[in-house]
Amino acid sequence: MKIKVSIIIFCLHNIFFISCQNETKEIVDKGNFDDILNKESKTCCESSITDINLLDSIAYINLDSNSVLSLSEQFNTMVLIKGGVYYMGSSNKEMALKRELPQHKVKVTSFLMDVHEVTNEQFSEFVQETGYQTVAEKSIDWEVYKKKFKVNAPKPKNEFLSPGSLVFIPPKKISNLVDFSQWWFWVNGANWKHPYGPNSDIKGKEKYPVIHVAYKDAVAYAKWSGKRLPTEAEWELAARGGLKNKNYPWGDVSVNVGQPKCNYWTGNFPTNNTKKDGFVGLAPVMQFPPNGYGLYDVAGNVWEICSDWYGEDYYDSFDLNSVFENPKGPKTWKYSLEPLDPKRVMRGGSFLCNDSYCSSYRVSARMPNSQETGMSHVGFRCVKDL
Ligand SMILES: [Ca+2]
Ligand SMILES: [Ca+2]
Repeated sequence: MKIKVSIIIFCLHNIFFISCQNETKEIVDKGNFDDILNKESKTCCESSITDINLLDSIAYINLDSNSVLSLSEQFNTMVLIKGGVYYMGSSNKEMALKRELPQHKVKVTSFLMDVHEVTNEQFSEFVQETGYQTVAEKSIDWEVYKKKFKVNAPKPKNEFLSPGSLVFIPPKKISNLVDFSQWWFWVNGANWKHPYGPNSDIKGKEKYPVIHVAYKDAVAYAKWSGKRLPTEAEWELAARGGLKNKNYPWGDVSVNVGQPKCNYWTGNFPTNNTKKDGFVGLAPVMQFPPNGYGLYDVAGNVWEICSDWYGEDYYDSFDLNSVFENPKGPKTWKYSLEPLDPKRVMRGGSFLCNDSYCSSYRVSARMPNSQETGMSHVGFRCVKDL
C-alpha cells in the first residue's frame, strides 16, 4: 500500500494495517510475546553473560556517594561521560548511510548518563507517583488534533484514533525487505503495560526496558527524575565508549563474530531468529558486556530516543573546518518519505537489527522516529548535567 504523506502519522498506521489483521490478533492474544520467544533460549546464555557483567562492574557513580554499589543499586546509577572534542558521524563510508556523513567535529560538555535503558520498574514508579498516562493509552480527539496540520488531512479510521501502539510480529514469510507492513502492526490496547495488546502484561519484566513510549512520554519521565533526554551528539560520544572512529561500541569486530555483544537479530530478519545471543525478543537490561564507559545496551535491545529533531541532511550543514559546541539538532525535522510526521532522532538499534537490514548497532547510525507514536522496539535512557 502506497504511503500517502498527507495523512500524517496515520499513513504510517494505515500501511501497517493490511490484510493480516486476523493473524495479528491471534498472535497477540497469546500474551507475553517475549516469554514465548525467549522461553527456550534463556538458559543458554543469560546466566553466563550476567556473571561477566558482575565481574565487569566499573566506575559507577552513585549520585549520593562514590561508594562501590551492589548490582541492585547499579540499576539507579549513572556514569560520568567526560566531555571533549570528537568526530561525530561515520568513519566507514562503506557501512554508513548518507545521513551519517560527513564526519564533523563536535565538542560536548561532560554529563552523566544512565548506565542502562529506562526499565519497566522505573517507569512504573514514575506512573504510580504522578498518574501519568502515555500517548499510547489515550484516544485522539481528531477535531483537536487535526488543527496541528496546515493541510486538510482526512480523518483516519476509528481504530487509529483509539489507544494503541505499533507492535513487531515476525511473519512466517515475506515478499521483500522494503514493505515493513509485513511485520509491523497497529494493535489497539498495546502500551507499556500491555506490550503486545490487552492480553499481555509486564509481570516478571521489571528489568526489561520500557517500550511503547513516545517522545513526550520520555520527556515527562526524564523531567520527573530530574534528568533530560540526551542530544544525539551526547549519545554518540557516550556510545563510542572512549574509542575513536570505530564502527561499534566494542570496536570494529563484526557483531556476528565471537561472544554475543548485544541483543540484535541473529538469523534472517524478520522470519528466522537463531537465538544465538540468547534472546529472540527484548532482553532485560545489562545482559551483555558494557562499553568502555560502563554503559549497557547502547547497541541493540531498544532504540533510544534523543532530544534532537531528525534532519536527513543535517550533517551537510556543518562547516567541516569548525568545531561545533554541544549541537542540539536542526530547528525542525526533515524526512522526505513522511514530511508531515514530526520526527525525532533515535539511536543504537534494537533487538530487530541485523546486518542484512539496518545494522544500526553501529555508533554512528541514526534513525527518524515518529514523536507521536510508541513502538515495541523503542525506549530511552536519560542524562543529567553536572
Ligand atoms: Ca537477539
Ligand atoms: Ca539500546
